[in-house]
Amino acid sequence: MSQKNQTLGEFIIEHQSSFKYSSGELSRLINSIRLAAKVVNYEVNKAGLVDILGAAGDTNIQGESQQKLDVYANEKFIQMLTNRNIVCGIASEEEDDFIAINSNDKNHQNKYVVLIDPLDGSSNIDVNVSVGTIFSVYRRVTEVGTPVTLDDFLQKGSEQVAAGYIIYGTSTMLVYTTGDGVNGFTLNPAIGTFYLSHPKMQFPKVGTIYSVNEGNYIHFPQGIKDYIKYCQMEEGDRPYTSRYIGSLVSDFHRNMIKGGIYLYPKSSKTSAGKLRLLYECNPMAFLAEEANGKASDGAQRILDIQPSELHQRVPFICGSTNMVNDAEAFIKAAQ
Ligand code: P6P
Repeated sequence: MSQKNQTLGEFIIEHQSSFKYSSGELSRLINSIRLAAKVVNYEVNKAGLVDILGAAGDTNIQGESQQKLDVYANEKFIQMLTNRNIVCGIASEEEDDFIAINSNDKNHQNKYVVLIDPLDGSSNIDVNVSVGTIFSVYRRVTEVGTPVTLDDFLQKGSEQVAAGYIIYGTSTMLVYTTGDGVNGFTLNPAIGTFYLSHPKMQFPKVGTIYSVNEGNYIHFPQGIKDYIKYCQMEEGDRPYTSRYIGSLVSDFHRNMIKGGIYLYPKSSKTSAGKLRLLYECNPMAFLAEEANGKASDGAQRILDIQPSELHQRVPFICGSTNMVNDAEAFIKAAQ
């Protein structure tokens, strides 16, 4: 039974035995993410005070200018995961290729790979709007003790053993699942401890918030346009309220608490949408389903998509089940 005010460390220990692979490694992995979250949180919260804002001058594989905090967060999460000797491979939005850890050490018995978006929503950093870190964890599929291969990362989202995010907002929270529900932990910055503040998080079945960048409206497929007009019509509990923060973690977190739907569909500008399957859509989809919600690309379950590339993008519709079902119905009707 989850007890409010339980610390994250106590929660991990209490629930370790319920995790089917409970060898303690996954617990140590979550603990290393916890430490990285506190380190990154410290920098994010003082970003306005030090010369750490602005582009680092480089661009990532996505062709997006890297903010210095992007680079910092990427380095910290990779460092924490590597130093604790827990994982055998890491993939990151900020790294062109995956990173093999201790690939020449045959005694290396680690069996987990982690995929991260180290600082999602980074375009919001300079305007002091919430940003987040997203992580996804799999067991490797290749032989333990051998170097990881791309196959270890290109697994369907349904194979994830853990996923979660850190939201650096008005308060800093770590929200994650290991397949037994979603639990949220809030950081007490005075003592640097995460406390269980949101046990067993669940999407309300029906929400009244829709979250989409309507600046792209004219580029959307007809079904998406029809659904947005449906959200805006006066009928029943509509019109819905439109909320779009421009930070997936923030929009997702609000919708999971209040009920709602987030859409980043394909468009004439982006034929596969914008969000990355492996380290944005899959972890958020795992969380959504564990929280009684739904996540699809408009036609198929996100967690059933067989990845083909490390940084591939997919259309993403996620949130309260009834709302995602409505959106899918409009897409189907327009075909
Ligand atoms: P747009 C941030 O870059 C991100 O990946 C998500 O966090 C966010 O929801 C989306 O892109 C915002 O994209 O095109 O609406 O600015």
